[in-house]
Amino acid sequence: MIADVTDLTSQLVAALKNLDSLQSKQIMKTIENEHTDPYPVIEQILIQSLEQIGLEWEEGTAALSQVYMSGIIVESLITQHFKEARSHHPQDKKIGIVTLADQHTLGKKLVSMMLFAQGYQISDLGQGLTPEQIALAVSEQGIDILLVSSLMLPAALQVKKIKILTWGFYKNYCGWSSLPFESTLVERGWR
Ligand code: B12
Repeated sequence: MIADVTDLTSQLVAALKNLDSLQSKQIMKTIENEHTDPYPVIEQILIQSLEQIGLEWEEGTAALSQVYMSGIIVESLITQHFKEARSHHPQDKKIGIVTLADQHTLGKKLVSMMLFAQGYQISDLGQGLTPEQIALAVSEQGIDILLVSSLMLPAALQVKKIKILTWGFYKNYCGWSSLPFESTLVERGWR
């Protein structure tokens, strides 16, 4: 019988909170064995687990160290499970990814690895960069498509500045924020 996503999420939350990387790996293996296309399931379970632990931290039932260590374990899970490209996508555009004024790197890592698994080559421009540093990297590295990741509001609001700084020579952005007030960001210039 295929294990239920909610069930697997609870198991992963428990393993992460116990800092049990072996059990976390085992859960990923179960998903890989049971699903022909495991990536969407892995993505869903990793995100839900981290959000759950984040919520427990807000409620005072998890420690910040558990949130932090969960991030470290999840980063290594992502690297291990998305390490092989299934195919090589013919690519004439250079794609770059960056976190804008933000050290939340797991979304960037997951997006990069998923694109890589689909055969795309992605240049990682770095983390916590300012709009000025991003504009410079875009022009120096000849990036055609820029993927911007940002989870914090003050950071997300700076995306408009990247557009202004690169105006005229650069037009392809794909920004993302999983902020709850995302709709107001659109009004404020995000995307
Ligand atoms: C794990 C975590 C951390 C870890 C980060 C570890 C790491 N290496 O990334 C640690 C403990 C270090 C951390 C630190 C902090 N955090 Co924190 N953290 C989280 C938490 C619990 C989970 C975020 C996460 O990694 N999710 C899993 C990843 C895989 O999901 P994701 O990033 O959303 O990415 C997915 C999508 O969004 C999308 N995506 C993401 N990027 C992109 C880009 C493109 C182009 C596309 C197409 C898609 C896409 O695809 C991804 C895969 O599906 C959230 C809570 C939450 N509900 O999100 C808080 C949260 C993001 N953190 C928060 C805060 C405030 C902080 C700190 C300031 C805490 C502090 N007081 O020190 C610091 C700041 C760090 C910094 N300077 O940037 C707040 C942000 C509030 C806000 N919105 O302004 C949140 C929302 C918690 C909260 N409710 O208060 N954090």
